[in-house]
Amino acid sequence: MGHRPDNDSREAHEARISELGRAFANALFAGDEAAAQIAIREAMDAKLTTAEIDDEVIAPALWLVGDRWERGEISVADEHIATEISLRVLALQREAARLARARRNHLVMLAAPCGELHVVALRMVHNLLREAGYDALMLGADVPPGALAHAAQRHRPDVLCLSATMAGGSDQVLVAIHEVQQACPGATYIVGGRGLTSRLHARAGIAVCERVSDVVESVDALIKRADLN
Ligand code: B12
Repeated sequence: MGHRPDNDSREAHEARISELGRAFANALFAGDEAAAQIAIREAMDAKLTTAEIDDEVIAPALWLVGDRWERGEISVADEHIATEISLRVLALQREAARLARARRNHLVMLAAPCGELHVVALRMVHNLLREAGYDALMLGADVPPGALAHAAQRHRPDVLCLSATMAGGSDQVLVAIHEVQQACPGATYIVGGRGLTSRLHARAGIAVCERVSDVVESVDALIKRADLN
């Protein structure tokens, strides 16, 4: 009899936790803080909760450290290094939680400009931003510049993401940006899509992304720069 998919995904999740636990423990024994941080960042990326990381990755690794110290296999200094690395990793967890909370106070609006019906990439961007903690408002396909400006005036986004796939998309994006700039001067922009040409290049307040996976970092950077101004 085969496994139920639920069991399979639970087993895969547990296997991933064990793997990360081993990587973290090895990093502690090697006194390698960078490797320990990578294991914890990977655990966060794998959507382990803080409680799971604490109980199933960090604590068991420290128990192992204690066992080996008791058996005289590692020194007191090794134990202190392992503890110090673990404490720094807890700070990393706090910082990630703080960043997600800070992102909640910022709105990103998403739209495909006039005539543009391709929105798969934009939906991916929407998911990624929400997952990272941003408040994100999707307007969808084929949004005329006037309607976009009106929505921007109403919702006051920090960042507007626009996507252009069709040839001539750069012009539509530039028109959309121009309209929104009048209605919502504080907004910044992220543009992407294969319809973009060199007419639309990155400049102050406008970032160009080739891949959806770059979007969270780009939004972080635009918001940070706006906060500094
Ligand atoms: C699905 C699809 C459709 C669907 C769209 C459904 C929907 N709800 O989105 C439908 C059926 C509606 C459609 C319609 C048409 N389509 Co169409 N379509 C496609 C197809 C097969 C896939 C597009 C897609 O979703 N790709 C997957 C996404 C994830 O990738 P991506 O868009 O390339 O985005 C990547 C980057 O550019 C970037 N990115 C893109 N946008 C953004 C935005 C931000 C903020 C960021 C950070 C990143 C980012 O991230 C992604 C990778 O990480 C492509 C084939 C192709 N080669 O792309 C044709 C294609 C895009 N379509 C094409 C055409 C011609 C049409 C039609 C004119 C067909 C017709 N005669 O009716 C119409 C008109 C569309 C219009 N006016 O917009 C052409 C476009 C040619 C061109 N550049 O001019 C393509 C290339 C097909 C082809 N080989 O001819 N289409």
